[in-house]
Amino acid sequence: MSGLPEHAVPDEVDTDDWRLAVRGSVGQPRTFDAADLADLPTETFSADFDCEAGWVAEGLSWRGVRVGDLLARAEPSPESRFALVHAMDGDYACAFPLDRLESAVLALELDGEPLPVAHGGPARLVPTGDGDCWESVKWVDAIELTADRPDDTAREIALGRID
Ligand SMILES: Nc1nc2c(c(=O)[nH]1)N[C@H]1C(S)=C(S)[C@@H](COP(=O)(O)O)O[C@H]1N2
Ligand SMILES: [Mo]
Repeated sequence: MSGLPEHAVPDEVDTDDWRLAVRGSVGQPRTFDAADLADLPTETFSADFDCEAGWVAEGLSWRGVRVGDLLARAEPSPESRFALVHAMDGDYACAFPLDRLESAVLALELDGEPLPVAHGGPARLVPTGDGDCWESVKWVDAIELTADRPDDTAREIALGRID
């Protein structure tokens, strides 16, 4: 298996009719379902994952679509500079500078299998390069583009779980 610890899946996470919305400061708001994403080009890469709480999962193989490809289809407005990535577990959301988010991958597979719900399936954000564990947003259901840096919750929620 992946080596990622399995955390509990919150009750709000219901993946039956999963869709991803791209909205906010865009010319053409879009929603993608799993079949739409399956038609897009994918990338595969390996990375270690380490959590601030002190554990590491080595050599994970992710496969998914480049977030920049998805966002382009929604025609980002010239003033958009940031994005808030929303998840299905309540208020969990993480802010990114848009250029950094564009280079991230929205992972749909882990180690050659459809991404399990236990690890954020159907879709989990996997930022490339260095980043914090809470930026790997599980159960992504919306990406909201903004002109100014939005307030987010992910860091506080994640750090609040560490004693
Ligand atoms: N939606 C959402 N994504 C999340 C979190 C969360 O609570 N909700 N926790 C983050 C943190 S702090 C870690 S370490 C990883 C844990 O991933 P895992 O459950 O697959 O081990 O998910 C990240 N993504
Ligand atoms: Mo974490």
